[in-house]
Amino acid sequence: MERVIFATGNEGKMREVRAILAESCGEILSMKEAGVRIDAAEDGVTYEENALIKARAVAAQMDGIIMADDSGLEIDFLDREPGVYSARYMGEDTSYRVKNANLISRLEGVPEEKRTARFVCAIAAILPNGIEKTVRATIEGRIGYEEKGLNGFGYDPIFYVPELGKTTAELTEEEKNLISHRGKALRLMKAELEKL
Ligand code: ITT
Repeated sequence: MERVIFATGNEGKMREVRAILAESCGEILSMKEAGVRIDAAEDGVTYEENALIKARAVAAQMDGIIMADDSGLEIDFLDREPGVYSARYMGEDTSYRVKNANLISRLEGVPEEKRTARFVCAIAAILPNGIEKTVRATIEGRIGYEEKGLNGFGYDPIFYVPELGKTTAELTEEEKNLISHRGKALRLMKAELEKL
């Protein structure tokens, strides 16, 4: 793949994207590095719609392959909240310390087997010829009883992966990228683009 401009302002995401796409892309630029600013309202009702909204806003200003990620945390006991509103949950400027503590308190007394949750990631790509593609991937887990781990970003400290006995914030970036929603979705997208 030639140069990819990745339509995100989230530095945690961008760090993971760079590592995951490193060996398959010539150059990976964040919007900031490409000198693009977008102010697109993420008003889609699905992750795919929101990923396309972000990618299209950048594609309107730049040539090349444009990609975007829309992701979120779905907690089954809370009817899949915060879902597509994950970044906006309790307000964009509220710290993840506060958001994570709030979600844990909303699950007070909820037993292990009912604490199921997943991270979802949709990746959108727009090619120079205008073709648009989206893919989606998930990772299943449980909401922990306390925050654990210092790696990752966002809701990672409360997202426990039972098979590993750790939260995604306790994994190294390499370990997380191997199993995460984002790692899987980006590898799926790479395979889709190779077919074209
Ligand atoms: P961009 O739209 O600029 O990419 P954003 O942070 O607003 O950045 P989203 O709208 O896709 O991105 O919101 C996704 C939110 O879901 C993100 O802010 C985190 O709170 C959460 N999230 C997604 N993937 C995550 C991960 O791997 N680890 C922890 N939290 C994650």
